[in-house]
Amino acid sequence: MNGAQLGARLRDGDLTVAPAVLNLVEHRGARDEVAALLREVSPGALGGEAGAHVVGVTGPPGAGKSTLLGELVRAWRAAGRSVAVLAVDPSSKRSGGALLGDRARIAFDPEDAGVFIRSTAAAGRLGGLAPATRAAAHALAAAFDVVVVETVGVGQSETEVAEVADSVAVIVQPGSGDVLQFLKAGIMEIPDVLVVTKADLGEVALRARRDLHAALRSLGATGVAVVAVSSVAPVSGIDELLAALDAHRERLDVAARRLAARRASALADFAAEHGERGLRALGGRRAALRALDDSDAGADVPALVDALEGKAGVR
Ligand SMILES: Nc1nc2c(ncn2[C@@H]2O[C@H](COP(=O)(O)OP(=O)(O)OP(=O)(O)O)[C@@H](O)[C@H]2O)c(=O)[nH]1
Ligand SMILES: [Mg+2]
Repeated sequence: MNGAQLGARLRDGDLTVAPAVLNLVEHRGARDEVAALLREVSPGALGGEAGAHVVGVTGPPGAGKSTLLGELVRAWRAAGRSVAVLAVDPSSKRSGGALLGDRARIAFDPEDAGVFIRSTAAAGRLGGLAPATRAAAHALAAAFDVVVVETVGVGQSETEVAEVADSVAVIVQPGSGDVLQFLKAGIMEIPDVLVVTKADLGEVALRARRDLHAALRSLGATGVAVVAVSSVAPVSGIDELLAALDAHRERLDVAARRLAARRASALADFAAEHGERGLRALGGRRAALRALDDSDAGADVPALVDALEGKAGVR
């Protein structure tokens, strides 16, 4: 199946094409096919924004993201919602973090056609999320009810994942003072939902939750939910977390956030392809964003990149 056919199947709600979609977007040199795919699922083609709730899940290595996602997937499925998880795996160049062999995989039922999970290797830090991950998230959002993008890190990763997600959840484990410090110092963007894992550890988790809550309050971010969860028995907090994510999505101007995300993605793709020289040809990053402001709101990312390339004369 080519890109356009895959896109049409997604538009019809066909979840079985998800593996083929991932293979296509990860294929180097398939740029035109990926553009055709994204055109079929663009807001213009869908008659509005894709219906999925796109959720970013990010946090330091070993915080408990994968274990938590196993529980979240189970809860979303129990609520009748289909789920795709795109996990960006930095393991090839991992230094610290979860001990080797201490990493949990996302647990799911392989027989369940309503769940799709794929790990992709992380591209370099430059330019944020790999274009393949962003393209996959945009595409799958046309068919799945929930699309999760999981990234590892703290400080930069919430900004990267905000390029595609409607709601960003930052996951921390008790005693991770770095996240607290990063928040207070403004190094880290304020998340939409904060999650403290390993609540089964007791007092230390409650203290972490209180400290994070206080830090957010002092930053004036009173609307941010701080949820404590345990992903091992006795499992707790999962329903609260689902409710907090849904509440954030309900408050959100989805169209505005997606539009901003597509424009940021286009600029990132353009910069990855043409570097500083390309940006200079556009008159700098700000001028480029201004140019994108005037573009069609229903345009997909490849179309926006095309427009930038035309403007810069680098096509
Ligand atoms: N006690 C307790 N341990 C947990 C909980 N959640 C995860 N863990 C453990 O914490 C370790 C790391 O969990 P992962 O889910 O792999 O964490 P991660 O954030 O996905 O880690 P990376 O993918 O390496 O960044 C594993 O040994 C888990 O069993 C929890 O709620 N309570
Ligand atoms: Mg993990």
